[in-house]
Amino acid sequence: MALNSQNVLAALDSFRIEVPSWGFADTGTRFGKFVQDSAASTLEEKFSDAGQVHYFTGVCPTVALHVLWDLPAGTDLREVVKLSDKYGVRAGSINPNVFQDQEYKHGSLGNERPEVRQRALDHILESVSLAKQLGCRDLAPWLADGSNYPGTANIRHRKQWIAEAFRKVHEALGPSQRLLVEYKPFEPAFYHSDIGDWGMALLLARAAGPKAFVLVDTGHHYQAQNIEQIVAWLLSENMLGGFHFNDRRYADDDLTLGSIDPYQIFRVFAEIRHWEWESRQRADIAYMIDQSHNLKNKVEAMIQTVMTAQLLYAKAVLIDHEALQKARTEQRLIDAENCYKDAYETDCRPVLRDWRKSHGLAEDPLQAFRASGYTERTSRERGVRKKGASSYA
Ligand code: AFD
Ligand code: MN
Ligand code: MN
Repeated sequence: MALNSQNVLAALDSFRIEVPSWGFADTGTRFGKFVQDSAASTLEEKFSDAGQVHYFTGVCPTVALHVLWDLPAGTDLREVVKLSDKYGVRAGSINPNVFQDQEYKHGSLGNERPEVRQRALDHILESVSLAKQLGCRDLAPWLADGSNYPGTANIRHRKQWIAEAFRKVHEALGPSQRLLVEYKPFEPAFYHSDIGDWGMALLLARAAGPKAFVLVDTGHHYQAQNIEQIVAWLLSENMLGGFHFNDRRYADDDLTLGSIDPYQIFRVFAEIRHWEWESRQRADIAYMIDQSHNLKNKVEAMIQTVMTAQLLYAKAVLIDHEALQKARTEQRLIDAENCYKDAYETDCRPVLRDWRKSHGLAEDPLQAFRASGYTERTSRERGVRKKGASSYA
C-alpha cells in the first residue's frame, strides 16, 4: 500500500477529539479509589491538564464538563471562560449528572415518583442553560436508570417518562445545540437499563426531535456486538451524533482506546470514511474520549489515547474506497477485505510524526510531555494538598 501521505496529512488537519474533565481526576472502581498525587481535583486543574494534552497533541481544543463535578450550583461561568483563556481549551460537551444523588436510587427520568422525574428534568434543563451560556453545542445526558430485579419496574412506563422528558429537553435546546442520547446495556443497573442499546437510544432521539442524535460509547456493548454495524446504521439514518471513545476487555472498563482491540476502532472509522466518500460529505460527528484510569498517569493516558485515535484514523484514511467498492460489487472477498487490512497494517507513525513536525508540535507528544516535568510539578503542588486532606478521603 503506497502511503498516500497527502490524504492523511489533510485528514489529520481536521481531526479533533474532545477530552473529558473526569479523565484527569482521581477515580477508581467500586472496590476503591487509587489516588495519584498529580491527579486534578479542581476545575482549574482539569483545564490545566486538558491544556497540556492540547498543547502537546494539537487536536484537543475542547474539554467535556460534568455539571455536578465541574459546574456546581453557584459557579461563576466567567471563571470557566477565564480558564479557557488561560489554558487554551474551551468547554465542550456538557454532561448532566442524574445518577449519583440518593433520590435517583430508583432512577431519574424513569423514576416511578413524578417529583424525582421532575428534579432530574430540572437538572438537565439547567444543564442546557449552562451549555447555552458557555456556547457549548452538545448536551450528553447518560441515564443510569434501570432495575436490578425482574418484576420491579414497569419498563414501558419508564420508556414513556424518559421520552416525555427528552422532548422537553429538546424544546429547550438553542438553534445550534444538540441532544446526544447515550446508551449502555448494563451497570449500574443489572437487570434492565432503560436506555440499554442503540435502538432504544435511536427511538428516544427520534421522538425528542430533529436536534437529537445517538451517542455511541465504544465500551457500552456486549462482547460480541458489531459496533461498526451500529455505526453504519446510524450513519445511514443520519442519527450518529458522536462517540465516547474507550476500550474494554469485559464490560464498560473505560480502558485507553485501542488497548484491547484497535482493529475494531479502525473498522468504526472505516465505516465513517466510506460514508463520507460515498456521500461526498463530512460526517458531523463529535469524537470524544470517555476514559478514567485509576492506574495509568491521567495526562499521559489521555495523550496516549489521542495519539492512538489519530493513528487509527490515519489508517482508515488510507482505505482505497474505489477499489473497495469495486471488489465488493464483484464479490472479490479477499480483495475487499485486503482494502481494510492493507490500510490497517500500514505503519502510519512516520506520517503522524511528519504531521506534527509540520504543525510545530513535538514528534512524540508523550515523550515531550514527560520531559516537561509537568507531572513532577503537579505531584508536588497537588500531592501536598491531598496529604493535608488526611488519608486521601
Ligand atoms: C460512565 C458512564 C457513561 C458516561 C460517563 C460520563 O458509563 O459512559 O458517559 O460515565 O458521565 O462512564
Ligand atoms: Mn460514556
Ligand atoms: Mn461508560
